[in-house]
Amino acid sequence: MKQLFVVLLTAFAAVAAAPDWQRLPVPGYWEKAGPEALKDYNGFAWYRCFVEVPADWKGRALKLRLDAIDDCDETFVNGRKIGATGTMPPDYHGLCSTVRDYVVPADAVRFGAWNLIAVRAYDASGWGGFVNGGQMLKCAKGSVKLEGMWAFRTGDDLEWAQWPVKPGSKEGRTMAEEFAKTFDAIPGSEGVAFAGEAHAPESDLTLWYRKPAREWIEALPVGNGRLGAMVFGAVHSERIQLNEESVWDGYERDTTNPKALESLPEVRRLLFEGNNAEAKELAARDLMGRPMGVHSYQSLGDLRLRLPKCEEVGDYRRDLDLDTGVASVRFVADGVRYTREVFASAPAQVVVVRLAADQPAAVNLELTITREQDAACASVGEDGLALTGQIQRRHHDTGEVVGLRFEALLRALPQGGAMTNRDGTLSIECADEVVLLLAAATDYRDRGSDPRAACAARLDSAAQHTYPQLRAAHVDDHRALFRRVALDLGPSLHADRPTDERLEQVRGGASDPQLVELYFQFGRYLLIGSSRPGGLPANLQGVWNEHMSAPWNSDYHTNINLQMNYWPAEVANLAECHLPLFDYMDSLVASGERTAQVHYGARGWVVHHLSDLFGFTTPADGVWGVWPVGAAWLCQHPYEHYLFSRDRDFLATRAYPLMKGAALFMLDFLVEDPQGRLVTSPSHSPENSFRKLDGTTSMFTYGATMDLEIIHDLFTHCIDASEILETDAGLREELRSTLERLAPLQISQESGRLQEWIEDYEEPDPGHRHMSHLFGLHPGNQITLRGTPELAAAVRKSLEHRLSHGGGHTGWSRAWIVSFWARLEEGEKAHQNVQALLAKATLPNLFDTHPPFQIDGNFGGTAGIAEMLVQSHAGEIGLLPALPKAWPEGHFEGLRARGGFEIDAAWRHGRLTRAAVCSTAGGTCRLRSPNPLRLEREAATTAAPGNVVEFATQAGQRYQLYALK
Ligand code: FUC
Repeated sequence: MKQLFVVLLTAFAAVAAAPDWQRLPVPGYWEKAGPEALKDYNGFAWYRCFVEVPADWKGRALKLRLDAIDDCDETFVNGRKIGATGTMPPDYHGLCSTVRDYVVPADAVRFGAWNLIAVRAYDASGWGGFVNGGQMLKCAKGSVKLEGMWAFRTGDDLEWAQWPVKPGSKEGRTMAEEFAKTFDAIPGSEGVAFAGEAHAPESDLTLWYRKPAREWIEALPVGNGRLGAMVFGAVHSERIQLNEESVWDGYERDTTNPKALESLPEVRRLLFEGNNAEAKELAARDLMGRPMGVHSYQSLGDLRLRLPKCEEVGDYRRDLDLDTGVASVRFVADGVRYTREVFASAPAQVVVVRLAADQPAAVNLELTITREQDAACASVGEDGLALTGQIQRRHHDTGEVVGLRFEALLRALPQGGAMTNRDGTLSIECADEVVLLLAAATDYRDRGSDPRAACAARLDSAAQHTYPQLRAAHVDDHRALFRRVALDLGPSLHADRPTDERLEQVRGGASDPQLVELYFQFGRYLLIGSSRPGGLPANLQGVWNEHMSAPWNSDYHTNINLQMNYWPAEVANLAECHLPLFDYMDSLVASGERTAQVHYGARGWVVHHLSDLFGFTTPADGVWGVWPVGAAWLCQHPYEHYLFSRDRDFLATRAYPLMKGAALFMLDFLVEDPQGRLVTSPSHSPENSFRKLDGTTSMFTYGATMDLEIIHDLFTHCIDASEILETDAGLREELRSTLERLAPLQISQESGRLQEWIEDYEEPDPGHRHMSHLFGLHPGNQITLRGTPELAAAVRKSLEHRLSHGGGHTGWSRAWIVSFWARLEEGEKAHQNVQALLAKATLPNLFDTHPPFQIDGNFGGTAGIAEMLVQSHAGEIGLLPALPKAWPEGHFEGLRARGGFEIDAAWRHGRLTRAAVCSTAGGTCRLRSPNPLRLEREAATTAAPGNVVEFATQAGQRYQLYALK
């Protein structure tokens, strides 16, 4: 009844509002952009525009990007419906912030001619129409921008999807051409003209742009480990997309499959006998988790600001200063200089937004918080807004809603002016300045609790402080981590250009060492922003995700991605940021033990290739998810944390218990193959397939090389740890004797490459993105250039083979290659891949793209760049092991090395000139440098000069080394 009422009412309003076609800007809400009559209009409205599609796009399907439409739409091209998002009345369900990315089939397009795009939109309440900019029609050949003055009318008639006259006729052409004359009346987005050129920011460590972000992948991230925000910087309609780390769909449940253990021996038998297909069938039936997957990490919502309209802005700049962790927007409009600052404070646990102007009473805005589903925004008191919701996930048995409750609570603190607050929209007029504080929480850690209380407490305490105090506390806290590492890779020609232009130049083949520095530090910035002690680890997108159902659920993938996220943590001097990973591993142990028992009859704990916030540890996705070495690989991390810090207590209480549990699982899981070697079974080389002699292909096998390398890594670490801790002598012996019986790494007699599988299979996809069998080179250290030269040579061949077949096509894959070449001490090759990472796998906001956005490549890239400058995996510290010609001079400070050392180094003309070692734990330091060094200790030279210098250190002492002439 209510719905009918809405429809009738809006139908009436349609007649009253605007009966005929008029021009309205896209993007823009019709209430704001249109005449007075549209100010309160709710109901159906149509947008249309004509667009000429180039003839040489012929035969291609096109992508039509409309970005978000408030509330729902159906979209037509030349009368053919090509997409719809949300549903229309009477079964109305709006989706106001979902990006509309529609595919236009080639046979709906008129190539080399005019096309009519018609959007039937419906809005039930609030603002209606196009939310953000970025409208375009595109294909691999190019793109046509669709921002501009579209034809618009209220009401509803499906005839409006059609050409009013024959499209191919003279009349049709004239109609479209007439339309086009005024279509482009709006330069840039939002109908704003951009004049003047803003100066480059003072700090080199700044990402900056001269236009607002039109898409999420152009927006700039801030984060405090727990909260994330993406700042778009639009002039009229700022969108600050919000995240809270625990807004995950799903709930805790036992996903083990009681049939698994019974079928395991048969699966193994079939694999040993070479019946891979049958084994796969049985595994698909009995070995998978139930259900075999997780749900998505979700966006919390969007803070939407409506700001005064203006036609032209001058000196526009938006930027992100990595050194302060503050995102800013500044421009001049109608003689007033406006500034916005946004940061996510870790000390105050709030996102802070400040809007200011250089003239009094000039700040006007309307704000609300939106979310696509499961939530509503309400006004709270005079100065607050609350987005309150619960993920509508139902329990599989009881049917009860068991999804997490969440809350985003905002408080506005204007100086001067007037404030009104009604129905979830807060308006502020004529303020001198406005500060917004936003807290967010879920009931993840305290199920059933009210997250509003936690938010209110944080707001109350943050509101005790002035803006300058909040900002200063945030900057101090951020810098305490960020400033630990300095990197200078030499000057760049393009240093004063906006970041997107520099990226373009690199795409064109330019070298820009300073952009590499920025990228390196951005990776550190992102880790600080998405992984802080006490919180959750960085997921596939760190903490930044705009989707309800994200790519790969934005989950924790453990067959490369989660580990790669933490590769820079130790070397790039952010060891605290590593801690959330260990807490998270602890949280998986109970479920991992259950899975170990139920699926494998084994002791210890196991994790397969992905997980979530609710303890998922069983095989997921498909049979390739039967990959029981996730926990074993993860255990490399707490041990590395020990190696870098020499924190014996951490080793005893945190690292070793995790490692031992993973090792116990492996001891029970390993079986003898028909040749008497100990192998994993079942097994996969992540997501890659092989061809057998009979011509069939499979992924499912036993004893994949990566498993053997991971087990080698884990067992050797456990042996070392148990010696250091003087514990578990019996287990140590068992691990040693098991290692001796483990199937060895094999070099193909035919190709000289390191075999990826236990047999020398042919690879149907030789350029596969995973290079799992090279784990022993990196991140493992079973294979080293000087220690195992034959294996290193075989790895090099494998790497070259992968690359010559197009390997490295995802962001993370490219980043990993940088580290492989660095460990092979091939500076030029490592650098080529750094360049390719920037050119091919980096979005305008410097986020890594798989595609789509996935943060692992950022972290892997940062780790790879560090690996080119300092290494410490082979029992010595290697200085500048892979320095490329493109960085002839530079220096770094504060990179860390295993053994408890902090390293500084400087070089000129490609030669190391000086270095310093700060010992944090004492012990012997062995240093290898590209040219001979001399050690100076308290002004006395003591060590023999050479490329390898070894000296005893004392904790807290600093040791200087200089190049010998
Ligand atoms: C692994 C990779 C994919 C992707 C996914 C999140 O499974 O194979 O490329 O990165 O994780």
